[in-house]
Amino acid sequence: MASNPSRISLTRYLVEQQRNSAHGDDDTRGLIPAQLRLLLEVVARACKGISQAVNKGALGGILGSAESENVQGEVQKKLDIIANEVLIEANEWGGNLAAMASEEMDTIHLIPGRYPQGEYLLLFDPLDGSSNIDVNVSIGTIFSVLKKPEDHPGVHEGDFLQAGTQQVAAGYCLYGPQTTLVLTVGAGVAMFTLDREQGSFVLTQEDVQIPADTKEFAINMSNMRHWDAPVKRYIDECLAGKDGPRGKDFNMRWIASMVSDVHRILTRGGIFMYPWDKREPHKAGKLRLMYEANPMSWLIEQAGGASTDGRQRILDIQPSQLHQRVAVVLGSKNEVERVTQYHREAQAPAANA
Ligand code: P6P
Repeated sequence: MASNPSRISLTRYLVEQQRNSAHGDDDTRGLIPAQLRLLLEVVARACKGISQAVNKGALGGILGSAESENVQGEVQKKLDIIANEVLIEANEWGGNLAAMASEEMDTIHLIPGRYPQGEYLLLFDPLDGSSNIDVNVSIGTIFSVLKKPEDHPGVHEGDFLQAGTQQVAAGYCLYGPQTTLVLTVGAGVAMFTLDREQGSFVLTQEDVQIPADTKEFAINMSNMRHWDAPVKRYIDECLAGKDGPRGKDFNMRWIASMVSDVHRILTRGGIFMYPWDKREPHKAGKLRLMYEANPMSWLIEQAGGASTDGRQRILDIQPSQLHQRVAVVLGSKNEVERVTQYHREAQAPAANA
């Protein structure tokens, strides 16, 4: 069948990103090397495999718990482990990577000596939102790509501890009514929908833009009594609706799957919050910086949104541990800035002190 010129495949999109500099030869924003293009195509193929497994559900005998725990101390689902293995096996032989890191693995996974070593580091949450697997609610894979530092041979965990601004690619694959791959290489955000008949991802949206304002917030309200004052202030004002200080009514969504909530925000705006709370005060937050907050924050910023931990830009955070957690406030720029301002005001010394 003649290719439909309006149907741009992921491969063609990435080749065009690799070839064209949209802003003249001196601007390499979004220009990607062939090795990175090939890596992203492998990740996309792995996500297709995960999508097939997820779609089998009970028929695949792969629902339910794996009777094991991950480094986070969370009970692993069978599909968590399957998704992790799919990503490891797909990515270890291609020569694009020096190592991988996963929410499901305590330490980094080095590329076996029998395979060529590459210049990139791949980090992922293989199946985010896995508490939703058994109830047939959307889940997804989140991934982030860094360059391995070139100042020393070999690779160690410290090579992964780079701020989110150092990412060269980031994205997620959402396993919902459609299987949708969302990606940035630094030249905006593009969305690709899996054409199951062709078995390929087709470009369905590019230059995604998040509205600066919104009437929709996403937070787990059951934690309200544990929140810090600035978060409670913001949510109380949203709940007060048009009779309150915001002068408008708000809607709430909470899917308990970050990939799904972020996808909604990229699609129609909104604010997503998983703030620090008093339940485990020694933890900065619930979500992980390296393979959840950083890739999602870059996508959100590339789409014109903002992302902070309540006080600072998430992408500027210098990580100290591979699995460190962070508070997350991301989405429509003006709302994120309001929440961040409330945190600043709460920290400012009292005017008459
Ligand atoms: P809670 C899923 O486990 C996850 O890591 C994110 O995808 C999601 O936003 C959050 O945790 C849900 O947490 O406490 O509401 O179950």
